[in-house]
Amino acid sequence: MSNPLDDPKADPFEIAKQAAAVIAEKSGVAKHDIAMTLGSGWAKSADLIGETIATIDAADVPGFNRSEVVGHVSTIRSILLPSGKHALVLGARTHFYEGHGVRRVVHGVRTAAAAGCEIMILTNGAGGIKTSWAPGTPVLISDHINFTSASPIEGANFVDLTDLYSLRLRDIARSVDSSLDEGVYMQFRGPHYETPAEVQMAKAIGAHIVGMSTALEAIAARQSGLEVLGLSLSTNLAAGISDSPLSHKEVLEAGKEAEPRISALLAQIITKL
Ligand code: 8IG
Repeated sequence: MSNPLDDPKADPFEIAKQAAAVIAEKSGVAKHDIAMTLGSGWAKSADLIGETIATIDAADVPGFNRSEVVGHVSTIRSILLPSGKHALVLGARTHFYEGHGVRRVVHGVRTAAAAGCEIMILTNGAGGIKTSWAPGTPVLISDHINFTSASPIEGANFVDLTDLYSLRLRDIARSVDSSLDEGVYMQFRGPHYETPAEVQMAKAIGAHIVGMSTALEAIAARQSGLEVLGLSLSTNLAAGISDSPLSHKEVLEAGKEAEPRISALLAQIITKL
């Protein structure tokens, strides 16, 4: 499937503008306020937060493609929140491990910014390093380690990442559920899970959650001036932290099991934004 972002001469911010224009036209909503990317386990929250104004096929929006990953959806939804704000739900995330380059990975975030959003909620399913996190535990992301050796930023653009994961938004999340723990998210390239030795390295350098998505998106969000809230669902203990081997099927099942609970949590957080 051809994608305009694959042309190295294309300007990814221009394509994000075009995508935002298509979303505005198809939804009839000129400006959106809050965007969210819903990873494994989080998708149901889209049904809980408000009234769906439009469901747009990702393939109809410049720069987006249908997801290649089982368990991931491929629509962009415009939702009217009870507050009167407009939320954009990006169901068509491209992962770095798909090998289409970083521009495709962060296109949703750039489109959200071009659509007028000020807040970007990034969610994911991930592996937990803290043994106290039973499978299905939601965790706030407090910071990240980008272990992909890639960056969404092109050129000599020295973007500050201090406070990347907004303390203000984390505090709002904790006001909904004071038991929410937080941790440092480490993004690996994937799609293989880590070896136990890699998980021990991650732990030694300060990570608590290992995943394959959010760090690159968060960097692009900051570059575009978005305030970031990051939430991981620890669907499994990371490799070697528990004795059992990891399977994508079991990870999806753990996500499904936790979905009603964490989706309701996210919906409650969103009403406070
Ligand atoms: I769900 O254990 C999920 N995604 N890197 N490691 C990494 N990504 C994940 C994991 C995990 N579980």
